[in-house]
Amino acid sequence: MTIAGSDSCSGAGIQADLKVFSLLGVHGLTAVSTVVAETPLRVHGVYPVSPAEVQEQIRCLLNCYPVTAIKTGLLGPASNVIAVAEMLQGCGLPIVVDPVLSSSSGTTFGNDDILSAYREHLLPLATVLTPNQPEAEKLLGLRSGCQEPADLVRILASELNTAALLTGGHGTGDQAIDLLCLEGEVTSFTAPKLGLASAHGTGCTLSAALTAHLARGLMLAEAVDGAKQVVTRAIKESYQWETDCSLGELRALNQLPLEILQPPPSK
Ligand code: PXL
Repeated sequence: MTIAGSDSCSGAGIQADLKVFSLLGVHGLTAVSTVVAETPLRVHGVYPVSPAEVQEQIRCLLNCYPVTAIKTGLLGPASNVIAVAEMLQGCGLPIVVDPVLSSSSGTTFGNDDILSAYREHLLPLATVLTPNQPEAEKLLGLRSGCQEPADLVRILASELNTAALLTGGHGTGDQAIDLLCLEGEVTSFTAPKLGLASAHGTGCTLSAALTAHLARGLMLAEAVDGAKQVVTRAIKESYQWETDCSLGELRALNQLPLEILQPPPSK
């Protein structure tokens, strides 16, 4: 099950999660937390679903389906983070928390109270967190760049008493290095950067693939390894498209991971 936002252009959010779930052969269930009107370069509007509505979606799914793993993505305001935590308390399932705080195009979702809601309510329930560097720093209240990635992931995991996967795909360098801290040990997972760094939805793709692998019973380190391969493949196979995005600009973008399952029609 994914509890996340709807990305109208389908590169990220619930839509990306479902595509990854299908690719990995698991049936995806969804609880929509926020509706985002979005094109890859721009968030046009953010419309949260109410906490009660989010809870009702989760409740009926947990009651009716043999759910085997859960991920959370963009949740919306702090009240939604708390509402989701209330529903997941005691569920006994692997929970992957992708603490989405902003869009790839730079729009910040939510206020500072979202950070305390995450810290106090949802992060304590997580099996593994999958923040990028800015998200990890914000969750810890640290200045940007003040810790090396390996120290950052160690601090995050020990302060929150959970496993943490710090994603590094947006950093500089020619390798995308993700660092997993599990029981105090840091392991790195490396893949070549494919020169398509503008890819939208890589974080959602990674956390969805990790959730699907955990749902199928893989151990965390194996699940991370498999999830990273899915992201690499998604970027490789992504469709480079050109559009005016209704702004009169001609841009080349790549959209994830639609093209894994639906190759674009040839012109
Ligand atoms: O990639 C972050 C993200 C996550 N979830 C939703 C989004 C976005 C991004 O822009 O719209 C729903």
